[in-house]
Amino acid sequence: IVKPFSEIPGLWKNGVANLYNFWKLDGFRNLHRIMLQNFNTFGPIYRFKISSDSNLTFLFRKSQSTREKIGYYESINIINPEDAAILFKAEGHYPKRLKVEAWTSYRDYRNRKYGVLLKNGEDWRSNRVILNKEVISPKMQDKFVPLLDEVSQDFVARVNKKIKRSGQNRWTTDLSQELFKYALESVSSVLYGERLGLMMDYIDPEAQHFINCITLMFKTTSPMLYIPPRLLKQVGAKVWRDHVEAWDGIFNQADRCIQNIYRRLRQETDTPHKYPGVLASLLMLDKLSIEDIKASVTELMAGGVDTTSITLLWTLYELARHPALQEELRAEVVAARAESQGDMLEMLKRIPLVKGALKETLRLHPVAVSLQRYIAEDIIIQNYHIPAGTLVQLGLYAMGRDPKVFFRPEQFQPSRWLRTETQYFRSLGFGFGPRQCLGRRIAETEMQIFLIHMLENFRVEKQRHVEVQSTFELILLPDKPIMLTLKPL
Ligand code: HEM
Ligand code: 2DC
Repeated sequence: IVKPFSEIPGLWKNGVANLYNFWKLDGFRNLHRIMLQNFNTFGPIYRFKISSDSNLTFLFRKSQSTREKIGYYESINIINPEDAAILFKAEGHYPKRLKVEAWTSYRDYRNRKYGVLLKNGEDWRSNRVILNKEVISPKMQDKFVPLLDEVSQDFVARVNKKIKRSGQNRWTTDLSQELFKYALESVSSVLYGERLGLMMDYIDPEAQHFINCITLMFKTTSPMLYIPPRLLKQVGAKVWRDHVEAWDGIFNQADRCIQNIYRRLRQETDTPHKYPGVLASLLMLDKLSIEDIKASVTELMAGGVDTTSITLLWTLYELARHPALQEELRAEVVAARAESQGDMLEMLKRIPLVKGALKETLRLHPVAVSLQRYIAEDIIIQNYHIPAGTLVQLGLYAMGRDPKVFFRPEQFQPSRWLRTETQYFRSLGFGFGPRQCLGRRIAETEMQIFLIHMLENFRVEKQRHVEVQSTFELILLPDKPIMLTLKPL
């Protein structure tokens, strides 16, 4: 017999107490661990709500008069792959994620259009269909490979230079800043068909500013998941002002890049011989308005930096912790190189273990703590009835570490992904279905090519025994710097 929605266990009766507890546990930075703990307490399904209309007035006396209904963010949380399958089957024709109000508020405030990330309904679908062809179709992936290969080769040259300069035949460093530059250079070369020059010693300060703005944008978003941005705006809170400044920096830099290409395209008369990049292709295709193109290209540029770079940093960290595994991956890459005579497209088909390593990284260190959908129809999960319209979240971080889902989850084991039973609704780092990550193919190709070149050229070692954990700043990040040593082979 199916149990009613109201009987789902969890923390939802007292929004005020939950917010207070959340605060006490430094919940803004610990969301992933709090979700894990809730699954341990309540089981594979729970209902969670951390604020209500009344509780925020004690934090914002000034806006007490407004007394608006806030009813902030209540969700049903699930953890099992089988339940994830039910969730995604009910996502409907226009899949909708949790609305990140900080991001929509900024666009409303500055009168900017939403891109594919923030659009919903038919507007989202019509834009997404066109973007899919230019960004995520397998045909396009082939065009990205030479561009991304070139950036990776420049990265290797840069590391070699650093090693030489050190005079110690090695380079020990926190690679995150280098990886941010690598990721921005990669995504820009695909979007604009040209290089920014970030693999050089002196880089454009505007590009560095763009990188800093993205980090600040993510960091300032997370508190605004729980405190409505319009309240923060009303009281002139610093977090809102910083958030606006961060997006302003992001949009200004993207506007400059887009203007460049746009101007060039209007001057050129004949069609280009080489692949001109995503932006120029979209402009020539002439199916989306310029404003829609600008909005989505800006989101792609901003979405393409911290995500892939942090995932690569975690992968290098895991390879440094597992030297024997690193050698195994290196052997695979060397053999793939020989078999494909250096043809990168062919090589990418011969590196299952490297691909497994990236899946393994996203299992243990996902970029997104959760996937969410407002379900389009009633469903039954764990024998509870859940009505259409409910926000259902799949705890991606929790699932990746659940021993009922993954055998010995604490072990970094790329080979587990070579078995088919590991795959069913378990490899969800990029989301699922028509609303999955639009940058997925770019990200995967970029990360695979990076690892190929790094494994071919350097041994990665870890300095001391330091356990690094995740911290939540909208995306999950390492909670301390990861120091790695790169040695030439
Ligand atoms: C959406 C993960 C890299 C652009 C998403 C989603 C996830 C995700 C989980 C939500 C999917 C869903 O709700 O089903 C990742 C990971 C990355 C990565 C793990 C790298 C390791 C990138 C890159 C770009 C990008 C490189 C841009 C080039 C986007 C965009 C969306 C999105 C535009 C929104 C798509 C839509 O709403 O239609 N990503 N991402 N991401 N990502 Fe990524
Ligand atoms: C954060 O509770 C935790 O790919 C919230 O490239 C629920 C939530 C909603 C949307 C998720 C977000 C979480 C994490 C970061 C994601 C985002 C959707 C897209 C975004 C997963 C899980 C990301 C990083 C995009 C960012 C693009 C950009 C222009 C900012």
